[in-house]
Amino acid sequence: MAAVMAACGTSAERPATEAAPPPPPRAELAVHEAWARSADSGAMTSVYFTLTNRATVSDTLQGATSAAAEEVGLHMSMQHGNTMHMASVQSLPVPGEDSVLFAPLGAHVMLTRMTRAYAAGDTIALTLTFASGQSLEVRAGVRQP
Ligand SMILES: [Cu+2]
Repeated sequence: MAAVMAACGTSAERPATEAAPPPPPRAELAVHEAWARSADSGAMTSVYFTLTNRATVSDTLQGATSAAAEEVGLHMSMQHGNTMHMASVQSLPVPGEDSVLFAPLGAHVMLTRMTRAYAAGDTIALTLTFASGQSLEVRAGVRQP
């Protein structure tokens, strides 16, 4: 690096101690209490957890990937009268200094067409991906429904 700077003649104007600019602030993301219902091979299941952002900057959950299912997506459940509906959502905001709850009757990661059976005591691994480019590994403990 010093040789390059000397060669282009700018070393005199650049103090040797000059550091790279600080990285922009990033959301500090963590997942707690991840769990999923047991599922047969080829069936579907949902993954639930609490997603916490300890930084003041917000981020946006944009998707999830997992080898446990052929299709993985973000879903939201909602009730219309006595009927529950699920809809796919493209993204979910994760505000700064806040938590987003993924729980039955609400947001969840939907796993469709499981690649094998998952029973109580197993772990389902998935990766959450965010607009900032960060990703988060999640290990969900499987429970009986
Ligand atoms: Cu769903």
